[in-house]
Amino acid sequence: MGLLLTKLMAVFGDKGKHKVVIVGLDNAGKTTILYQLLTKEAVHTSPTIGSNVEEISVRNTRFLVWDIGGQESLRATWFSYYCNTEIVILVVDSTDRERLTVTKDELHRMLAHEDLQNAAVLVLANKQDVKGSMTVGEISQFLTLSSITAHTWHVQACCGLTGEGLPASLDWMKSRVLAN
Ligand code: G3D
Repeated sequence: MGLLLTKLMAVFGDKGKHKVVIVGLDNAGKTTILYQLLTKEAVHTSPTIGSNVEEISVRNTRFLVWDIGGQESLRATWFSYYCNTEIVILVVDSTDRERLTVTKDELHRMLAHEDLQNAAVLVLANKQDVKGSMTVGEISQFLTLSSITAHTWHVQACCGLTGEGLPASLDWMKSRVLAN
């Protein structure tokens, strides 16, 4: 269903709405963050089109946010959501040092895809409330973000449980789409 909708929207477009995809490994906090964005920092203005897409509105700027499953079996389908994407949000579990290599590989593979050539990247270093979690600096270094020159990117510390860091993320997203 999600794939069909993506294809239809790629064909017919969705005027005035900026397409965003949320990616990240399973358990990173994607769904928690999307829920926070819907209920706290933005007005939820329309019913969901499918179980994995929500519309959020930030002071007259509207985003259609696709929450893509992060399990290994689903990662191979991520590319089918890329068409017309303006912003990719990569959610990182800052406590999960072991799987950061997998995240790094997925990030760089994703950015090489032709449908994302114009997309900006927002890396959310989630679970900052957990003691001993990796800092934004450590995550940036590990993901080699400074090597990304073909895309505008930004890394933001956040906590999906409290919403801390998410208003700043929305401000950055808004500034990106308005800059285009
Ligand atoms: P996913 O959609 O990326 O798979 P979820 O991830 O949003 O389902 O979150 C996975 C687990 O991480 C959830 O815990 C959720 O409550 C927790 N989580 C999300 N964000 C944070 C955060 O900022 N801090 C902490 N401490 N936990 C967070 P459960 O126990 O429900 O599996």
